[in-house]
Amino acid sequence: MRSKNKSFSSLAIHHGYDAQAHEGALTPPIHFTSTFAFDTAEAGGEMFAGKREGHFYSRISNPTLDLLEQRIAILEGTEAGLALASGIGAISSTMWTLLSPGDEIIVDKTMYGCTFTFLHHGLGKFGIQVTHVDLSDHELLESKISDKTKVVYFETPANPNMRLVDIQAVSAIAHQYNAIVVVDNTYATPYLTQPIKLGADLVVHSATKYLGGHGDLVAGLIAGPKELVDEIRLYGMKDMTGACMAPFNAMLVMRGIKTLELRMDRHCQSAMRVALMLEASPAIKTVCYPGLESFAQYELAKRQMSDFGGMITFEVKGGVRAGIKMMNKLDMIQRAVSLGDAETLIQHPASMTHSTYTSEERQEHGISDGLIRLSVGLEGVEDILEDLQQALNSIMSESILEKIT
Ligand code: 7XF
Repeated sequence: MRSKNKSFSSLAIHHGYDAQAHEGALTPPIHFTSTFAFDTAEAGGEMFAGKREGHFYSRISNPTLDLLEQRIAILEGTEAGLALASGIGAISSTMWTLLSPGDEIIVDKTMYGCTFTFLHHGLGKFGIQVTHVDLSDHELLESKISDKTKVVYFETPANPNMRLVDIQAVSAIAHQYNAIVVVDNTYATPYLTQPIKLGADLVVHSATKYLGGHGDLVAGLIAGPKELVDEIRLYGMKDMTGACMAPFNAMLVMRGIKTLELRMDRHCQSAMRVALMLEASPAIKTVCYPGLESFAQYELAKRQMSDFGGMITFEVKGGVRAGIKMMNKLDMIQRAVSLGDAETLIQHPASMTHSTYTSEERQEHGISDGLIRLSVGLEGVEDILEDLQQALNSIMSESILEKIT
């Protein structure tokens, strides 16, 4: 298929694959192989020396992964992709490639708990200075950034509190100091935001989430300019982490990506309904959803995202105790970490995904103890609304009962 001017879904379904080159197989074959036989010993030597193209060992490249890598690259609007074992595999392989002792990395205030641990404690242990800056404050960034800063890293929307970062503005500041801008695009996916088109240099993903989309795998992806991605492949991934993706998982992620547009449209529509319902509920203290007019960065959300995604956070009146009670009253909605699945998932960041922060760090980084995170799934939206409503009703009636007795 000629990929020029094709739509998002057409690229997600067809890009890079010619069935006629594979005996007409509609879906790409999975190359279940760890190693590749060389035609001659000299050919093998030339591949190792980088003088001849081709696959020689699946920790470095594999044709099934190669196809997925081409697809994430085109969907992110960039040159090259890299498939890895997990989102953390993607982030750590990137950082081990870009940073050396004595360098500084500036990271946003809020991010997924294990990313925080890797950056804050992992990199710190190896002599890299990790500076947390509220990247919504551009003046603050300008005052902190220097020639020592090699990387600027953030999530937008951020896990778990939904804060957005203006990719264009932050990239412009970072590039004045030749810092490489890395965006974790897990929440938005390239269907809603393409960070590289807005000026970022690299995108990382937990493909475990919306890209895989079915809660059946753990995977990571990187996209960016070929030179940079090759460096991460041949150093960060090959030598430093070894975090390569298994070919079977690559096939599952490609299958997920084929329906990304359809699924994201449904996630967005349902999440908007749920956010409005929560906002109107007397049991709710706060709701954060980029599509709500009450969202602090609503204008940026409209400018930077083509729709508002499937993630919502909220706090119920009555704090942590009431929130946990409410979670336990749910019937269809599953209490589980992870996100972007067909199932609606609910979790409590302070005791689960973000328990890697100390409680003081959570306070400082804008993750309140009462926060509850909802990943709105693909079930019938009326059923999602009804389940939430009955759980909220029951904590409201119990708190009234508590007051009477
Ligand atoms: O290594 P993973 O595939 O689990 O990806 C790590 C990761 C990277 N970036 C973002 C924005 C993420 O949300 C994640 C994983 N987050 C899950 C969650 O927040 O529920 C992990 C469950 S503990």
